[in-house]
Amino acid sequence: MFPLTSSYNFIKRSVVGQCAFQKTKFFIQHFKFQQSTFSSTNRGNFKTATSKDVDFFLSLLGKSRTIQDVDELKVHNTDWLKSHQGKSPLVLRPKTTEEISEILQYCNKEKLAVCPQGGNTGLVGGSIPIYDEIVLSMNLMNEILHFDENTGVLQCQSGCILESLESYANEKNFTVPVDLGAKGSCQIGGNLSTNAGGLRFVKYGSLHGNVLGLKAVCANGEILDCMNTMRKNNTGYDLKHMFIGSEGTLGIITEAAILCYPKSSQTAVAFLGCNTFEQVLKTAQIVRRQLPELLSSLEMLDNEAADTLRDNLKLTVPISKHPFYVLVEISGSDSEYNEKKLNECLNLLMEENHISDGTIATDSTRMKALWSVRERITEALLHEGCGYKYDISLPLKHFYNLVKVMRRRLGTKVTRCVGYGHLGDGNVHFNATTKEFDLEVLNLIEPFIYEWTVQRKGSISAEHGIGYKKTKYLCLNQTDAAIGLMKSLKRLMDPNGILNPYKVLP
Ligand code: FAD
Ligand code: 2HG
Ligand code: ZN
Repeated sequence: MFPLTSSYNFIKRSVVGQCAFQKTKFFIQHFKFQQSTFSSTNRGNFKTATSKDVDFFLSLLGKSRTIQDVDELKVHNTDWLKSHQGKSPLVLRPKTTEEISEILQYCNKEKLAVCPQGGNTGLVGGSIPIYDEIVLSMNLMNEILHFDENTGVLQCQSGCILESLESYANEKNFTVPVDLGAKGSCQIGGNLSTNAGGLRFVKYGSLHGNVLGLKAVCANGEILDCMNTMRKNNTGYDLKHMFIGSEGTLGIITEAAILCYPKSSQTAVAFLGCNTFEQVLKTAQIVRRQLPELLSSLEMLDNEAADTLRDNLKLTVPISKHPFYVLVEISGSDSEYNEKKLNECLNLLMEENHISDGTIATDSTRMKALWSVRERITEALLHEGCGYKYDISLPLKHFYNLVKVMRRRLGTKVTRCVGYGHLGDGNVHFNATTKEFDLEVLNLIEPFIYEWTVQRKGSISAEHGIGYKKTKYLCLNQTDAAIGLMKSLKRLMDPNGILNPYKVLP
């Protein structure tokens, strides 16, 4: 039996790495711009903001919430990956739904384009202006409005940082149903607008299921109050879903009611080594079957991802070197039961030779250390220079073939080809890197990777969205009729096209 009372390495004790856990707020400064990885578009027929327009916003928000300072603007004009820099001359920082309503009413009348921005951690260029769109920053919309301890329904403004909501919910012995590596910076409004997946999807499912209601402001300034705190509410079309995952193109989400779940008191993380991807699949299958009521995360990374962590962040995996690593998190209320179930599962995996090394942690410091190996890969990749980032859903049998195929195709033209992701959800993150941007590499990857994915009935965007980067490939996953209807809805809800232009729709 493996004692679960503290961290414990089983099978073959190996060098435990320096898993220095770092707060999830990112301050990374040394990347090159890779403008050419973005699709090209022409500026829409929008007005350029004049001093009269600025005066209007100054009168509404005051000087401190109407940003024109060059250095501050730069932060809001640049995406997290440092892959694009917009030219917005103005960032507005409203505090209330009513202020947003006034802003949009004005912008719609004046035909001024607007780019909604949450924590600006998006990875597909959705959150930054492409030209000179006015940035509508949600940073100051960060109030928690209500928490119902009977139902776990948390109502808040959309600019609340995800990690703050989690801490708040934890104080009440609840947990928020979404978690991701960017939790220290991303906002719940950004999570909803991208329909973020993340690390708990395998347990709690999509935000479409966990958001009970929301408030949004439409392009013409009208406030659409779809707030609801009931679990069951079948009263006509469920309009909140129009705003979840539409990446700020149909309205600005200003408030939301999120269903939180009672927090499990006992959690354990197992970090396992596999020699083949077939073993990874078998491990996933057995873990799902053996721990159905306990499983809260099922993630994987390959050795190339581990090498990137080691080389760029000095973060090493806590077990001996393997081609693949699987991270399993279980959560429950009874540590003895957890221990028994996890031990049975790991014994079976070992007996059947699906895993050949592993470590378990139950204390929070070591669990965080194990988690940082998975969560910090994106950050580690940034140090490589130029990244080519793909967020693909695939049937599990094809999950890692994508990485193998791309590795063969790209050969020595790239520095790294890395595969990791949400094994439990069939969502692989394939990343390639070069020192400088290389158009030949990009052309070798796209459209090939998307066509390959679609031929296997996968999705070209599992969780990050379409943003600005993938608009021309939307047609690979959606029919002409579906895109036609999306465009009709966009015209109906935003006839002047002022909300996040150049994003989502081709
Ligand atoms: P932003 O990046 O600011 O905006 C994202 C989109 O939403 C933009 O189109 C923006 O216009 C729109 N938007 C933002 N706020 C609003 C609003 N209130 N109303 C209307 N539109 C709005 N994503 C995942 O799905 N799963 C992961 O596991 C994951 N891990 C990540 C790890 C790291 C290290 C990083 C950097 C990113 C990760 N992401 C992940 C991507 C990103 O964090 C998510 O997409 C997140 O949901 C974005 O939230 P945000 O507040 O930063 O939104
Ligand atoms: C993750 O799961 C994120 O870590 C980011 O979705 C993925 O950087 C990526 O490719
Ligand atoms: Zn992810």
